Amino acid sequence: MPHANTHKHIRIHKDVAAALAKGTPVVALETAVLTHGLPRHAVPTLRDISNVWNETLPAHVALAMAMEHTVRDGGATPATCAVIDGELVIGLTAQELETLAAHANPMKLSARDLAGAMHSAATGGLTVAATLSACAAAEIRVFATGGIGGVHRGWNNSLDISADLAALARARVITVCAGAKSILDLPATLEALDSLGVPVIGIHTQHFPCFLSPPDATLSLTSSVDNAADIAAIARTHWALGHHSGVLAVQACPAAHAIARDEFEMWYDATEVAARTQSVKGPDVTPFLLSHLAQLSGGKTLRANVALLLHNARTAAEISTKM
Ligand code: PSU
Ligand code: MN
Repeated sequence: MPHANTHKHIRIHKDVAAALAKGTPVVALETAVLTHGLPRHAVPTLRDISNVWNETLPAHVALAMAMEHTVRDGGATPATCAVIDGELVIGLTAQELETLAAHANPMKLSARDLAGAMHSAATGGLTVAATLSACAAAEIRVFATGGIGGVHRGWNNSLDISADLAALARARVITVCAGAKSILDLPATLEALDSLGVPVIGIHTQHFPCFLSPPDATLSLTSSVDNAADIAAIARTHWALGHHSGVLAVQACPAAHAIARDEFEMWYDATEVAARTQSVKGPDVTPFLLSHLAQLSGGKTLRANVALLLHNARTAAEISTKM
């Protein structure tokens, strides 16, 4: 089978390729959060969120740069993934990151969209599902995101189940996240992960984290560790057993920024009504809900989202150094 970097439309950054060849730590990062998850303007209230946050930059660029910075500080090489002019780039340069961030109308690319987008010279950000495809192509084993997609509320009326779940079931990658986005049906999402055979391991939590809100005490996990390094050991065992699925490592949003569940639900209800009134559908649902929530909450959901993203990048770097 030809290796990924021999495909004419796949390019691995030389630093990422060198790290992979030497077997030093690499952490993959997604870009749908940049193109479709965060505001494209500077957000001064995020000034104090982290010492690696550049407040003068638009929030989506500041986030991508802060994620990479955090991964490097943790001793790993970041590989931010996107499709630029039809090329699947694994490890964007600073210039490519700028190009993607400044693009007037970038696509939101899931796993199913990749080949078509590469064929038509498109540019877009990669969802969790598509980033897992990139990880598989380059044999990257650790990936950090915010909250994965999952089973949407009202799935019995409209079968909206994120392709992230199927992707987690077929790539040998550890995905570090704060559970699934709380805009979803979380019990159904956890059941789906169970059906797909994806181990869900809590780090410092016995319960499934609710993205921006504290973990849900009604959603127990069967496995939990209190040391990030243990995740690497569990994944090695999982793969030694011959399993081809990923491992989902979940940790709570940092407490200082987490949003009480009842407060979140209040904003969610209003957001859901707006989405229904405006007939938002398919891949547009998640970006619509996230931006509407940020508006309604006066930026509180955005702050929690950024805090947990950086927290996950830090943990992913730590895990990657133990692989
Ligand atoms: N996590 C965040 N913000 C985001 C996303 C995740 O904190 O914007 C993105 C991820 O790229 C994820 C996608 O894969 O939302 C899920 O979209 P959908 O529900 O349409 O599959
Ligand atoms: Mn969807």
